Amino acid sequence: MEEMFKTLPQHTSSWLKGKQTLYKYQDVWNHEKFHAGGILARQSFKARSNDVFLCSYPKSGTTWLKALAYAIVTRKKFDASTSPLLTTMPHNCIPTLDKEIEQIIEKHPNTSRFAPIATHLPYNSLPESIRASNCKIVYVYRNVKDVIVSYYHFMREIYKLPMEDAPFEEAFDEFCQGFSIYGPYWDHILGYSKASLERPETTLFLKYEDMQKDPTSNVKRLAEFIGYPFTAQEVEEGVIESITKMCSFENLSNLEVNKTGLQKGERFLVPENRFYFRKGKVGDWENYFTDEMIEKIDKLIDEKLSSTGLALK
Ligand code: PAP
Repeated sequence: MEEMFKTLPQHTSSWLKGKQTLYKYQDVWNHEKFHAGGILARQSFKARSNDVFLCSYPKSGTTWLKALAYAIVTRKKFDASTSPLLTTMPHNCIPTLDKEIEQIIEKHPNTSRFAPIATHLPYNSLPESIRASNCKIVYVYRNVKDVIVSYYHFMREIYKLPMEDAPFEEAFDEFCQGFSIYGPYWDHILGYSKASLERPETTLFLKYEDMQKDPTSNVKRLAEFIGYPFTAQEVEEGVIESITKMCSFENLSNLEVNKTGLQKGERFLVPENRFYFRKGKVGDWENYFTDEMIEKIDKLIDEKLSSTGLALK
């Protein structure tokens, strides 16, 4: 596989001071290790009809969605005082297909998978068995400006670059050219958006900003969709609110494991858990974008994604 990567188009990010090189494989930019995980997943992963996939473009609400889905499917076993989420980072509660493919296959060769599986793979890069089956897909998306800011800080932290050494303007320009992991962002959104038209009954789109505005009804929708609806009694007892509170940014970001732990599952980068919990706010982009940047990204999103009808600006 190493030889194959040498033949692919490459891009080394100038704003990350040359520390990151992305490769373009089948129209997707990514680290070679993540491409390799995707290739292995396509070769070896067999989806089952009752599998649930949590899909997202990076920095769009993946960690939050994982926590909520995990809390929903394990709520009969654990409550808000005993949940593994109190001591385990959400990324380690729900596996990621293209990063942990070996463990997923090894752990669940024939037995049923009890919890959802997450992935950042674009729709067209998913294993054929997922696309050909009736597996449920939950896609969380977020407005592009906050995604860019979140991505900027995450990558900068991973490569240990202070803000003064990692110019935001350059990061923004590269993102707009499509150079970002699992990028371009717009192709990712477009792929899942098209798929949702083809398989509407098995795809649920959740919007990060809506989840912030109205967590209760979004958690309810999520639970119903993945086959774990809340009973009337649970609703009355406040189980939805209790899950929402446990999975809130305020709660998760203040847990010791998420303040001090390290991601072990990563194939090569070792992000600290706290990198996944930065601000958790809607609209932080206003602190970074100039008028010129706003104009440029809005135009790009209009051009590329207006057909989706999704509010992404
Ligand atoms: P990933 O794709 O690398 O897993 P992802 O979880 O999708 O990252 O995105 C991280 C963003 O979600 C961060 O946004 P920020 O940089 O703008 O702050 C992070 O703070 C936010 N986030 C993480 N957990 C939660 C949560 N429980 N509620 C709301 N936002 C959250």
